[in-house]
Amino acid sequence: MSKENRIHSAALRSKVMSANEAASLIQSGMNVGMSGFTGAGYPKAVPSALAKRIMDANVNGKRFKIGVWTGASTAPDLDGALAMVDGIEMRLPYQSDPTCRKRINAGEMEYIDIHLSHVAQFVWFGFLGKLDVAVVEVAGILEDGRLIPSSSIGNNKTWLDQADKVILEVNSWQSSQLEGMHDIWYGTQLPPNRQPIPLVRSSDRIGEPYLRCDPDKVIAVVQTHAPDRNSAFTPPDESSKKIAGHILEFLQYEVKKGRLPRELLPLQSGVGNIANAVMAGLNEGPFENLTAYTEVLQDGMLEMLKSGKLASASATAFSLSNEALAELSADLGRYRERIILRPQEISNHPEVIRRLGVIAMNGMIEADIYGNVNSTHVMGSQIMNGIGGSGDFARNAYLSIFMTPSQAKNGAISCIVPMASHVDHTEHDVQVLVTEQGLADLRGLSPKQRAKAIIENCAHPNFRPALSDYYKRALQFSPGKQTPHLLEEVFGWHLRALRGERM
Ligand code: 0RQ
Repeated sequence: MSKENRIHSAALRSKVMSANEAASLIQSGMNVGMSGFTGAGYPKAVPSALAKRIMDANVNGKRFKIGVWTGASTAPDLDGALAMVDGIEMRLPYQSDPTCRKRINAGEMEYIDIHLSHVAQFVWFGFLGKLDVAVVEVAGILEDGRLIPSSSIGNNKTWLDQADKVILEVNSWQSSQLEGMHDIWYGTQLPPNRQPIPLVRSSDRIGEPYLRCDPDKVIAVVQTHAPDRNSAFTPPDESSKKIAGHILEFLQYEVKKGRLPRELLPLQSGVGNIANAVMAGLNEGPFENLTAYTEVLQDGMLEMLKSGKLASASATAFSLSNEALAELSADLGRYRERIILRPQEISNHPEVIRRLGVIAMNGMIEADIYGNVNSTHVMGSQIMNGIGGSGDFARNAYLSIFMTPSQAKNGAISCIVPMASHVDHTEHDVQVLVTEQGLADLRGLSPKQRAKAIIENCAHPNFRPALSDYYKRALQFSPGKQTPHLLEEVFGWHLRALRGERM
């Protein structure tokens, strides 16, 4: 399809301009809501043009910074380009960009790490201040001005509704066959008038396939033809395969015990090597007719849709390798029947996650011996990415599983520690911990019982003696015996790891 016939509204076609012209409409100090989620559906041209404008302002000694709000992580040509020129004053709600991370950890950029389901409602509540401009990628514009969403939805509905002004990027690289895959629910109300979300099966469609946008708010339409940031697929390593094996065995046991149906319950899985390994394991495993109610649809789930093991998948974004994208594009018409992309406030909604009984599987940086999980901060102070959707799912899931290799940095650091250096998911939201060493089922266990299970089943043998020794002494000398701790020692553990000393 040529670039021109993606814009069927005459009114909006009259607003077509270059990315540089569109970027010149954004002023320093503005809050800008950009589309984009895990490298899918982010604007490809305006952010780079804006970065250049910021660089020119810097050269002339002028301070030019904006607030950047997104769905989740984006790409080097959005986060990277703007962070490189020090153009971001405040970033929210999630990032995974190396340049952003460096600036945040150097104290040069403010960052608010927010549960992804909270973002839209916080904007509607007015908690985050005014949204000045939305820059949203779409796959096309209908004659009546409605928008065909792109490869992610994220917070686009809210950005389009809440921003004073809208810049649209119409990306002809995105398949026109995406049309019809999305489900945008316009029933959201503010308290005290909220109504139940009418979604009772993960495959339910409750809304409409298009985004609405007041054409009078649109100040620019930019045409692009550029790919998403598709990440290379790395085949599961040995550790990930072992973690996947433990999870599969556990799920089979739960079915046998009658605590899970044979087709399990809707799956949520984080992104990355372990998540792909779990999906690969499920693809070869005994379960049939599975469903997914998740945030991101990655290679592993696409494989399962292809094999038929996965009947349907609901998410807010794709995060695919180039190979998986080619597979999807070749047969999009067929996949479209079984894939639904929703706004992230719905894909991650606590009410829906609780109702559906989702099985949540997320990565972590470290867990402590009582089951508190740190997903975000290395050594308690340096941000890695952010909490993303892990909290939305973990707190409300039927089963909340966290997984990690037992050691990091070539065995220098234990991912099981006496006391987590930062806590994103408290012991109350964590039911199962898994490393390549084994699985600790924490359901129905007291803190002291949990400590034993976690040390014995999840810690690496190199660190197990030090953790057992800590626990035994804590039990003896801690002033309280409910969750025994030796506070003067817990920081020493992290400091020794920081200095690279063996435990
Ligand atoms: O660092 O890249 O410098 O080597 O952390 O670790 O083992 O590659 O694992 O990619 O699965 O990421 C928690 C960050 C795990 C991720 C986290 C270092 C390690 C490496 C990455 P290097 P791995 P993963 C839905 C769910 C929050 C968001 C979320 C995450 C780097 O899963 O961001 O769950 N989760 N979203 O070396 C020091 C430790 C460490 C450590 C790991 N104990 N100490 N460094 N690392 N453990 C999806 C979305 O919301 C979009």
